[in-house]
Amino acid sequence: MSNVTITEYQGIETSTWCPGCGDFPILKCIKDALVQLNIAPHQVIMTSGIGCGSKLPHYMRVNAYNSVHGRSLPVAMGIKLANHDFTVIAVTGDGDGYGIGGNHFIHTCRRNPQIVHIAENNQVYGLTKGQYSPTSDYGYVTTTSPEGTIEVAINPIALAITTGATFVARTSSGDPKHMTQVIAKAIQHKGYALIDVLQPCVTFNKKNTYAWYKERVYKLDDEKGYDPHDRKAAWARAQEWGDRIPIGVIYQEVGRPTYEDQVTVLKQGPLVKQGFNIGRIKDDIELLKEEFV
Ligand SMILES: Cc1ncc(C[n+]2csc(CCOP(=O)(O)OP(=O)(O)O)c2C)c(N)n1
Ligand SMILES: [Mg+2]
Repeated sequence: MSNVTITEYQGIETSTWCPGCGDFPILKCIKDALVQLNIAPHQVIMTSGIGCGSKLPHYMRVNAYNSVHGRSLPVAMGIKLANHDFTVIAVTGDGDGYGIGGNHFIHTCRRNPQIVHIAENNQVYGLTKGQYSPTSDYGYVTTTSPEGTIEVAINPIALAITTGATFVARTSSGDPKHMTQVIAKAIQHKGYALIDVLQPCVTFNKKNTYAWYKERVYKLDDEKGYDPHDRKAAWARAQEWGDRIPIGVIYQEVGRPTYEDQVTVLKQGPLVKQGFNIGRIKDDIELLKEEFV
């Protein structure tokens, strides 16, 4: 039985999102998943970068660090290393997480810290009024690509699998029930968990709409015999885009140690609880002086 209630997560700021924005269901589903798992706001910290999607933590009552553009994941990593007792949830947009923050994305996949990464993927730069993003489909017309973008879109699912992520999922703002289930699974996963959310931008992306996604998505849970622990099968599903788009847990590897599990000093508990070892620091300074001064 859960004691935590949704009202505990109720924020006080008024949202600047457009009516119908696909970010609203994401906000609701994150709260619902945390309540389902009986995780209280003081046990959670969220990070974000810059963009419409990155405003999400502003609209919840939760610990949060709104970083600069593209830096949601490294900040989340720092927080995890300082206090791995926290449930750490990093949110990014597609531009934020896969474009300017793309390098951090790749290396977080390799490192496997227990961080949930929710990528609000609307396939466009929403906040800056509709330029193409790293996930915009080839040929997508915007103010900065009047003849259609000539860049091939990033496939975040395939990229995450190939760079070592241990939990890779996709869900949709059009299916909040599904999204809550996926977020709850991601929070329970021991390791880095990517959730790419198909999140319509109702103002600037007139192509990838709720209807466009609805026509194409299908649930992996309904696919008989699909095993997300089978990397080859996951890789094949990761290639699907266009007419058929799979949603659900696409890949999961169980048992790989997290980054923080392997850092010796963290075995004694979270750094923030270990106190400040002044004596040792003094010794270190003396040793450095001996060596260099
Ligand atoms: C270093 C830097 N470069 C560029 C910008 C301008 N900028 C702000 S948000 C943004 C793109 C946001 O797109 P996305 O991450 O997809 O988020 P969305 O608004 O679509 O949710 C850009 C380019 C910035 N704030 N900082
Ligand atoms: Mg975007």
